[in-house]
Amino acid sequence: MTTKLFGEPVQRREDPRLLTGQGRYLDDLGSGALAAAFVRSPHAHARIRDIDVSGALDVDGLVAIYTWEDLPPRVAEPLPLLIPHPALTHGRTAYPLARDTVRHVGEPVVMVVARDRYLAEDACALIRVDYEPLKPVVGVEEALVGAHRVHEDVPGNVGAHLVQEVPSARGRTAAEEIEAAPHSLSFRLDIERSASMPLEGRGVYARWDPDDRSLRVYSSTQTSTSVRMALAAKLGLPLPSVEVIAPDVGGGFGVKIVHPWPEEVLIPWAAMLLDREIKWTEDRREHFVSSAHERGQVQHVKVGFDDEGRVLGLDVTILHDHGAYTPYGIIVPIVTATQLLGPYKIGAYRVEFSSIYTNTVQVTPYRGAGRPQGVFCMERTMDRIAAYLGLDRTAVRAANFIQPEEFPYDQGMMFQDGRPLIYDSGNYPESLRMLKELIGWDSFEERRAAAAAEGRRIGIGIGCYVEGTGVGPYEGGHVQITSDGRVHVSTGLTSQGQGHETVFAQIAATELGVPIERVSVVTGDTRRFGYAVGTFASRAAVMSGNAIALACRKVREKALRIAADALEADPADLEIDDGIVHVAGTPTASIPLATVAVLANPLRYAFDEEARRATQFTGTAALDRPPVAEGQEPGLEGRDYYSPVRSTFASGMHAAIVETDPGTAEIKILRYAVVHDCGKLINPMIVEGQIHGGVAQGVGGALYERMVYDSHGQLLNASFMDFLMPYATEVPRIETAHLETPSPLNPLGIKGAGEAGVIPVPAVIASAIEDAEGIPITRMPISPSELHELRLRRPPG
Ligand code: MCN
Repeated sequence: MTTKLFGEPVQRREDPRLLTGQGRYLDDLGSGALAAAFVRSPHAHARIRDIDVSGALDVDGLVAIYTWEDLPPRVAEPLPLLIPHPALTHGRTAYPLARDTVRHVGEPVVMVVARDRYLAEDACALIRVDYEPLKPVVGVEEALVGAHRVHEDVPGNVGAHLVQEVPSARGRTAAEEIEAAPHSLSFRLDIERSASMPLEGRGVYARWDPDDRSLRVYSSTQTSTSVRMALAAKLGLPLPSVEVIAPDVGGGFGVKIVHPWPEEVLIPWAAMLLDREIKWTEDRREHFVSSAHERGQVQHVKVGFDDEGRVLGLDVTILHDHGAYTPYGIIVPIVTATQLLGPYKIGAYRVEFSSIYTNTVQVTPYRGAGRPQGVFCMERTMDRIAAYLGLDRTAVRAANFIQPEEFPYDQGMMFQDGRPLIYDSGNYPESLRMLKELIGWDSFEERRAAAAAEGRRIGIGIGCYVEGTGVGPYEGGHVQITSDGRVHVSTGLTSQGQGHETVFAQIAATELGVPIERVSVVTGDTRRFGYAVGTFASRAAVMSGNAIALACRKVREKALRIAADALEADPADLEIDDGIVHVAGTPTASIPLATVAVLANPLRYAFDEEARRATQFTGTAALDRPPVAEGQEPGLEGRDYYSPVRSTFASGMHAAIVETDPGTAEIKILRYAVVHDCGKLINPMIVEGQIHGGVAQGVGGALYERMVYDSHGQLLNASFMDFLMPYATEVPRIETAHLETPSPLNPLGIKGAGEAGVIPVPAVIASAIEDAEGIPITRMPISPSELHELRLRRPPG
């Protein structure tokens, strides 16, 4: 039996549980708990004059009603602004319950606790809030005019303004390079708002133990350790008195990393106060209007280029719609601005963005986190250049690629933390070669002609991207081998469907030489591992993967030392295979890891007859025998942390063939191909699954999903009846090829993969539609009716 499982397409061990309804999600817990519900603002912008709860007081089963005034000082203050930045001169976060003003429809105003959710909702309906409506600000361009303010003290509604400029090698600015370039173009791009939409919404269930003054909180979160730290601080509890557990989580896609959410603080606080178990699970409308959105940007692009399409100067101005609050600072527009350049080496670059408040749901990272917008900008630019020069679109990209021998490559940009953005590795020309072959780029014109002969209109598109993955500061792993030979792995970050139970087991099985069936993995439970950052930014594989590998290496070293002692051999001569330590080349001179675990802990002899037999220990005084060398801790276990010097850059290229109906303008994706490089693959099947899921979300972003606000700040499509998501029928078969350029930055040579699929899709589909139609596509998403309108506006001839 092989134990080298790293790199193998091992089937996901969590799937039988999750696919047969055995998963335990937040709402499966706490069946006897009280229920919470919230009165939320129906206005996009209003002052609260008065709240009258008297009508709700007679509701049978009502337990408590809380407004902002009822909250103790630390709970009442605005939620933390997690990632400050010097450019964020006017950062604002919400109060957990609105204090005196509401700034978007859906903002929580009153919390009700009752015997069950029905009664809590009944009570909510009987509470009267007297609002004085204020003029709402909707849309970034309207907001910039500044006639009305989202926050009274933020002039022009600009929360942040940042400019970064990288001069060309000859010392010219982007404006100078564009001015001097043989050719130049300028255009505008519009990217609409969308949102993560996990199948399971947010949810919290809390219980307080008054005897030992401890709090246990279950949360459908991507970051249980952060929720724990926030609760300890807000509720004035010592950290060890707070446990936060993420049960099975039905998707997160970024929205569940905002910590803490108002509900995540209020439910535990009320549970403590009332000494009762309380639960809240978000409904779909709440998710639409009270969680977070992303994407929305307007971009103005100027580019100067030479006859081969090499970009000499690029100037991008971004208006970023931040909604009502900035709990994550300006991380999203910074990612757009800094990673927009993709795999390209360009002359001079200037990017400027304004982060603008509007009376809409706050903006926080959603899978891809600012990159789909940046890629849309860069790839639309590449296509524009190719069209202008009459060149093949892949040739223009190739002319601009950073070459394999140029790594590490410094783009000259500063990331959020002020550190330079340096690409560690990749091979972009090879990715392009593979992609062209996979999609049949060079023979496409024949295919187009054949389709045209049947009266059909088809086009081919391409999009390239890079993604900084595996961001720090740290993640840890703990590994323990017990006397039954089982391996227990824990790490603090959480899982929302990425397959961590499988990949972390693969890493441990490979590092320790044990069958994977003997490895169990726990994530997202602060009782098992207390220090962690969380699952987002495609970081789990790089961060926890490497931490677990390092912890395994510690345990392995200790196991070999103990085994060497028992076998009277040199540790350097030992190997572990199938859970058995043996002298290399002499399989009979061996000792099972289970036995090594017993030897590592002498007390096992005193309590465990089986352990005595296993080790053939004949002594009587278990307590007086030193089992391991002086200075060694008992137990066959180890803990280690991984902390990277900087992010590692994954990359990829996608291509699609689409068909547009000449009559109805319906858009169909006929083929979709992906070449992806996430360094060494731990599990190619899981990476493909991640890419497929990402592409499906990207198809939504390219063709269907958008948040439609009216001029009053009302979200018009806050349900799955009106917010279009692709079904399986709209998602094409996805052909995938992997290129592995190992990351030199971490021991396992891996880069992240979790967001990769989604990032370039809107750019790719736009490229293909533009190719089919011969009309510039400047919007994401684009619907058949919009395409039809573009056709009508096309100049004749
Ligand atoms: N992997 C691998 N080899 C690599 C890189 C990754 O086998 N070289 C595997 C990993 O071990 C992991 C998966 O691919 O099982 C994704 O790994 P990684 O890129 O580290 O991403 P994370 O695990 O940190 O997941 C976060 C990422 C993000 S940011 C979003 S958003 C997202 C996503 O993952 N949300 C998801 N994928 C999701 N998938 C599901 N089902 N649900 C979500 O909410």
